[in-house]
Amino acid sequence: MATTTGIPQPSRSDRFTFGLWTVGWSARDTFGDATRDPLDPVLSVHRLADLGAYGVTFHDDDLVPFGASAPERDSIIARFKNALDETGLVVPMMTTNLFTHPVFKDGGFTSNDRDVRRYALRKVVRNIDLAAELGAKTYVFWGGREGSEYDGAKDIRAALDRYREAIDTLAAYVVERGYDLRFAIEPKPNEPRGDILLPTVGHALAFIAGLEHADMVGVNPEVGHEQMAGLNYVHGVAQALWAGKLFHLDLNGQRSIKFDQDLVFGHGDLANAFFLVDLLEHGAPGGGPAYLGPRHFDYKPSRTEDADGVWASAAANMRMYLLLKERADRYRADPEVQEAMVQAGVTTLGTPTLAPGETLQELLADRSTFEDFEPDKIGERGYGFVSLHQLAIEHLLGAR
Ligand SMILES: [Mn+2]
Repeated sequence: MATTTGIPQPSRSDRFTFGLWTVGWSARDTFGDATRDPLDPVLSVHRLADLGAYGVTFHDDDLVPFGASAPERDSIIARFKNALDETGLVVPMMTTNLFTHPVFKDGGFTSNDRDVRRYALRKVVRNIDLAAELGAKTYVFWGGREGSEYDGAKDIRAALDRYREAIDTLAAYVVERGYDLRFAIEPKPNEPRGDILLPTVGHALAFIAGLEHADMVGVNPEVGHEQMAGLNYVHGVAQALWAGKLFHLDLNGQRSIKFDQDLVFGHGDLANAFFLVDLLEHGAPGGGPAYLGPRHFDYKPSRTEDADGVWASAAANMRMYLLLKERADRYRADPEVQEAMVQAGVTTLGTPTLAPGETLQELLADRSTFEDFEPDKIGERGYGFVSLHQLAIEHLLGAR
C-alpha cells in the first residue's frame, strides 16, 4: 500500500515488531549520560501501534524493574496486558536480561560463580512462565556477558558445558510444561565482553547440534552482530535457513567492523539489506517468502535524537523494509534480471551435480567429465555477475 508520496505505509500484516528496549533506550553510552527520559512501556505500545507495528518484545527487566516486589510486578504486568488489549499488539518474542546487574558481570549461565548460575536459571524460568502466559512463540538467549577478557580467566570448554546445561535444563522445562515456545540463540562476537561465547551464526549452529532438545533451538541472527565480525549477514541468515534454524531475526544497521551501532535497518550496508529482504521475501525454493516470522527491529534511536526523533526512527525501520521489499519485488519480476540470472548460472546451481540415480562409478565412466573435458575452454566462460549486480543496484536506486 502506497501513499501519494510513494512511501509505503506499514500495517499489521507486515508483522513488524520492536523491542521495548529499542525505542525505550535513554541513550546512555560508555562516554555520556542519558540524553532522553525513560519511556513508559505502555506509551511505547500505543505509539508503536499507531505507527503500524504488529508487536513488541522485551527482556524481563524492560517491563518490570529489577528487584520489584511480587505485587509491583503483578500490577505492572496487568497494566501492560491492558495496553496490549487496547491496541491489539502481540508479544511474539521475549528474552531475559542477564547482563545489566553487577551480579552478572562474569555472565549468567557461564559465570565462574555457581550461585550466580543458579540464580540466572531462576530468573529465566520466571520469565519463561510469563512468555507462555503472553503467548510468545520464541524465547531468545543473547549471552552478552557470557565470555571473557582474559584467556586464563575462563575455562571455555567448561563454560560451554555450563551453557549447554542451562539450555538443556530450560528446554526440558518448556517441554515438561507443554509450552508452545522455541528457543533462539543470538550470536555476537564481542561487546560488552571482550570475547563472547557463540560469537557467530556458525558457532551457534554447531553448539545447537549438541543439545538434548536440538529440535526446539534455533538462532536469532542480528545484522550488526554478524557485520561486527566482518561477516556477510545474508550468508549467515541463508545458512540458518538451510539448517532449518532461522527461528527469529534482529534487523538493524551497521557500518563495518566497529562497535555495535544498532542503526536503523538499511542505514548501514544498504546493498546487503536489499539482498536480505530479497532472501526473506523471495528465497523459498521455487519462490515466495523463505521466512514467515516477525520482522523484528533491534535498533537504537541515535543519542542525538529527541523524543520525536525516537518515533521517526522507529517508523524509518519499517519504511526501509517496505521500500526494499518493493524494490526486491521489481527486481525479481524484471525479465532482464531473470535473463541475467540464467546467464550467471544462478538458476542451475539448484541442479544436483550427479543425475538422478547416477553413481560415482557412472561419473567415472563418463568421459565428458574428465578425459574429454576441456578445462581451458570451459574456463573462458564469463559469468556476468557484475552485470547482474548492476541491475540489482539500479533497482535498489529506483532507476528501473
Ligand atoms: Mn546490536
